[in-house]
Amino acid sequence: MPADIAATRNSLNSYWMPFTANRRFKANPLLLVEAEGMYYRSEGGRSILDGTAGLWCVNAGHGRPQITEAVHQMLRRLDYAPSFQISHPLAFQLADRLTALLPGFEQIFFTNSGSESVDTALKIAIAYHRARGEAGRTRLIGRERGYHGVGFGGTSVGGISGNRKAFGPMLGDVDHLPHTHNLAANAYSRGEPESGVHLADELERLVALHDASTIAAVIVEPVAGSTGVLVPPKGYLRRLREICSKHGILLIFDEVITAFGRLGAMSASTFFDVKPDLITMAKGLTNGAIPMGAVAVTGEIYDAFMRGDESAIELAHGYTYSGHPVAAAAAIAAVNIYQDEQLFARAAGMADYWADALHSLRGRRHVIDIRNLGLMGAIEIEPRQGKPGARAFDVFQRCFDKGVLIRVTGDVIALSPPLIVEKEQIGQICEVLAEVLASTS
Ligand code: PXG
Repeated sequence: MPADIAATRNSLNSYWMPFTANRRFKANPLLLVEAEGMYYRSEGGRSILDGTAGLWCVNAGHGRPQITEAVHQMLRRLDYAPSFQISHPLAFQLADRLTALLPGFEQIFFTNSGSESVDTALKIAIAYHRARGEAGRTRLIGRERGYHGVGFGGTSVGGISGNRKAFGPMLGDVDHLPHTHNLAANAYSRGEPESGVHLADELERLVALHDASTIAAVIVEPVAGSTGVLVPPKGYLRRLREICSKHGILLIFDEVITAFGRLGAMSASTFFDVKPDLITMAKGLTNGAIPMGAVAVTGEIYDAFMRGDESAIELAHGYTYSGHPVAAAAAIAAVNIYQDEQLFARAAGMADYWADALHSLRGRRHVIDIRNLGLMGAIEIEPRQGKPGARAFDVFQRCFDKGVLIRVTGDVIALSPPLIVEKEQIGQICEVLAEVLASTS
């Protein structure tokens, strides 16, 4: 065992790990030490097929030399440039590249993560209404089972009780739409489920309750990722769009997972042909290589701020590392790869094969639902009596032992391979899952 890995094994105590059962992990650590293409290498030297693109972010596969080279060169040329009142060329170039990929969006605000993108979008939404003279529109509407990162804004509009309950009252002016998950009506839907468009009408109920003049924005993940790949019912997003437009409410798509090809298109907005007013992104933006997030807004939103005194700061918001040169270099290289290799179209072309492979697991032990869209997938399994999540965690551990990385959330197995995945690798993921499900109690 190399000395650095041995040293890590001997000192697991200082690192407080995020969203992890620290004591369980430290009793049985899983350490990855290298990655290339579709595979990780574990500390024991085993090859692990990446069924999750890291955490939904390594869309072009691991270790892409173009990104490494771009980062390397940028670090040597310009390690950092201040982001307030001064900038550097790559931030502008990247913003141009992104708006070209997102028809109808004209400006990009840079952040460092999905959580920051979400809080940025929520703040822009509230400030936009104020800039237009509707300062009363401060309420934010999220959705049950939504995940929007871990800032106070994102946690407040998020709909996961376990993520909220320890942290006090959150933002005050928040309400939630019902989630769209309905096993009784929609189990084993291929792609978008048939039933549930009426759940978007719940927004009318919230508007009637609070009055539109108090509501700034609705934020949803087009496909809820973290809570188990909840695919929106047919027509649902379009209906939400219509109701938002009718009442002057901004619609935010949180595309931290769905942007950059996960559904076989640049964005879920393109995929569903429903245009929100703001789009949050992160993850695939740099192929996971360097932290970076972004918020795309329409020209109408930007223009609402560009009035009055030209020497005044229009939006009192931003980060030391907004548009960081090294992150921007990584993002431009990632976007080049996505375009040169046509990876979004590749994902679209693989989506049917992916759906067939996943749905072939129907009828296996414990399985109660299978969901898919683009190159996202989920297998929901029956929880063990009184022990939610325990069976799925066992499945995760056993898949890892058999050389396949999956992700589990509650009793849902979530899958999101890099967009470069080959058919044989999809086959391997499903074979290992079938074996593991059969042998797990
Ligand atoms: N919005 C959405 C829709 C996300 O999926 C965030 C915001 C926050 O991004 P940051 O970069 O601040 O973590 C996310 C993050 C999982 C998993 O396995 C999902 C995320 C992060 C970690 C794990 O479901 N999504």
